[in-house]
Amino acid sequence: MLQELEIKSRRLSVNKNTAIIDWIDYLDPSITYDEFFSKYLLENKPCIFKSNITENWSCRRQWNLDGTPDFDVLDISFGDCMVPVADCNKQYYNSQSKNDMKMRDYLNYWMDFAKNHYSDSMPLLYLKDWHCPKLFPNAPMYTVPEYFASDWLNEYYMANPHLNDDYRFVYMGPKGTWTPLHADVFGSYSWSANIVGQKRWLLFPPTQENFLRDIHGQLIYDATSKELNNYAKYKAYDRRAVKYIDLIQKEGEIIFVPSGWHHQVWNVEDTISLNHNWINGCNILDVWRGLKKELNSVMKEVSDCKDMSNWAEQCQLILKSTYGMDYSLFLDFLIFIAKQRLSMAIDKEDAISFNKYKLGINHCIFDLHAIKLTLIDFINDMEEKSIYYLICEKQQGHKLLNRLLLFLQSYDTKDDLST
Ligand SMILES: O=C(O)CCC(=O)C(=O)O
Ligand SMILES: [Fe+2]
Repeated sequence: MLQELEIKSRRLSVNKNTAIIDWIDYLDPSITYDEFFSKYLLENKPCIFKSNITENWSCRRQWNLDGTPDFDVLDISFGDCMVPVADCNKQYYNSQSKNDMKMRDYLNYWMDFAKNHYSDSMPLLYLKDWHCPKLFPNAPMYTVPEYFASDWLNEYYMANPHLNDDYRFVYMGPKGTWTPLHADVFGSYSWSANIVGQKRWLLFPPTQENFLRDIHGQLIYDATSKELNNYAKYKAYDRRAVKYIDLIQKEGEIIFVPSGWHHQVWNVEDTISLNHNWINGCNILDVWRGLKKELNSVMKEVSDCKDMSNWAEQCQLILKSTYGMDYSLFLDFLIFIAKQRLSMAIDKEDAISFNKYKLGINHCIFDLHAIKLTLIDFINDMEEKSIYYLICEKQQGHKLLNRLLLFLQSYDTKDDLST
């Protein structure tokens, strides 16, 4: 039996609240989907769900042995798998240097490190960004809570297995492992659940990261570094003015990290967590603006080669390799979600997410409105940059926009008649 996700309002309000939030709400899973949608997703506000939200997850029973990782179970389930491992003591640009390793070797390192009382003389290795749910689709681990189920990014990748990607991850690492300051990929939301252990999070509301940039605009790698006091380099830093949230996330709790919030994270104990990055109708416009901004800076960066005949294509290639997304992928993504929603509204096909949820009609219309607004600006931008026909060889942009306008117009008329 599918559970319906429904909201009250069908329209996206374009003017977001810009007040700076420096506190976090603790939520009980009795909060309704609609309330979470309007108070946290639309307002782009962080929150923590209390631990009862994950109490029935099978990975909490299987991977957790009295509050510590069950190394035997992890070895039996995943020992032969190759996993991505970051070295927390080696900076690589503004991230950490990463290598693949056999899970069994990683678990042996971890047990050894713990036995040696987490000695500074040993490396500090963190298994992160591991696509475990994609690699083990039949292993029962967790069910995505309804609040995070309007997830276009994973809906797109799970329905297109040939793309062989997704944004569902497992992280695990010993006490002391950490993730440097960053905002999430594409300006997406993330949610992160602690299966074992505790994390410390520093969360910076959008704009506050500007206090943490050096004179060249480069973001500091470690937001707790003393380097920030070097005034010649960090002129914008003002210890008293910068607003942030410093919190401990306990075992079983899930944190919701909004779009564009920079954060830095430490495992304060041996910790295992599960996380998704996600995009939906509430943040798609921000995601689009992020992509546009990135292309603008690529174009500026390589403006000296503007006379090359395939300059625009080269800019897209650079965008794809540095940002992970280019305009064609973004268009394909929008078209996919729009088609799913149109077939739901017109042909009454259920729009299903994570095999458990289906969208209500207001939600479906809300999604289509958000795509319409995004597509209008996207097409304008492609036309301004004279790349519309490069990206939309078959006029896909205008064709979709016309379908959306026609469909939504009929809905808006129905709304007017019923009021
Ligand atoms: O847990 C971590 O180390 C990082 C998690 C993170 O950055 C996220 O969930 O967005
Ligand atoms: Fe993150």
